[in-house]
Amino acid sequence: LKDVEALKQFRFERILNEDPFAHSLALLGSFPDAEDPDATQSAIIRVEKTALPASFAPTLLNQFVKDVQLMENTNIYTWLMGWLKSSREAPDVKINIVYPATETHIRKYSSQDITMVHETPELYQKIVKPYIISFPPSRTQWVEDILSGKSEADKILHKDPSPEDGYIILPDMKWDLITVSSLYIMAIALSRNIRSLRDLRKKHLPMLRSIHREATRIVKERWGLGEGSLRLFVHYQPSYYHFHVHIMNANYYGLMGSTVGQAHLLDDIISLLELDPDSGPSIFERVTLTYGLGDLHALYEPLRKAQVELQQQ
Ligand code: M7G
Repeated sequence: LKDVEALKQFRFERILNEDPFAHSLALLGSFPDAEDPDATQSAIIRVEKTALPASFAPTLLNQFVKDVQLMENTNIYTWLMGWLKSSREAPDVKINIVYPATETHIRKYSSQDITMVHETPELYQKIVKPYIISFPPSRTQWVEDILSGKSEADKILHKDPSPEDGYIILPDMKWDLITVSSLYIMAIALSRNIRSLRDLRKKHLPMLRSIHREATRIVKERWGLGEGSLRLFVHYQPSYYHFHVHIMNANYYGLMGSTVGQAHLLDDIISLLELDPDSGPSIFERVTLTYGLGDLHALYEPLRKAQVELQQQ
């Protein structure tokens, strides 16, 4: 699916999500199988209009605006619709494809109603942990491919190779790699033993502090971003249960992922672990975690049901 001819084979089925704030559409459809034209596999295509690059500012109006149409003109105010010239340096859209897409992907990309749920340690053990363990390893094959150097090797920004505390920092696939104001990179732990926030222990502090330090260094060296310019956070629930940290420009609010009820600041996690006693169950084994869950999420029904049962007791 690397060129426009391949993309044209997409057979549209329905819209999964329409987001006017992110200027994006998520589409469900399929591509015909090259060997067997009757067989198709689901595909998700997310198309997002890119941000206007700040580097275009000086010449935006005299070079890049191709045409305009007046909408209104009152007193000192005017508004128009405009069309830009196409330019190699500034693509119009970023296209993300998941193919073949599983049922979990389709649910993830679909618009859904969010309900806040309270996950007690007991509910974690009874419902969430078995759910995490039930995922086939293929779900995080993309992570394995990055860790083994099979994919995105040329994009690695930093690697700490220690098997226990090591990690890789590289750009998140959501980032366009250009717009510093929406900078989005990620750190992925080498260890496969940390499935989520719930598995973090005091012994992970050196890795967590190192991720913070190195991410700060990298964005300063590469993109000139100063101390405090990053929002580092961990999702609970994440989509992928292999530990990773989201690293985003602190001034970027555009994406859903940094919302309260999903994102936990790395600094807060570090501070909580520092307060943890040296023995006994860790803070993340004892805490009740509250988060927003979409009504299509596989955990939604079991968690809601368990909560109703708890309230009735
Ligand atoms: P998450 O918190 O598990 O789920 O984060 P979310 O997608 O609901 O936020 C996983 C992060 O990994 C997301 O920010 C994705 O954009 C990013 N990501 C996912 N995949 C499949 C890839 C990939 O193949 N390469 C890179 N570089 N990033 C990815």
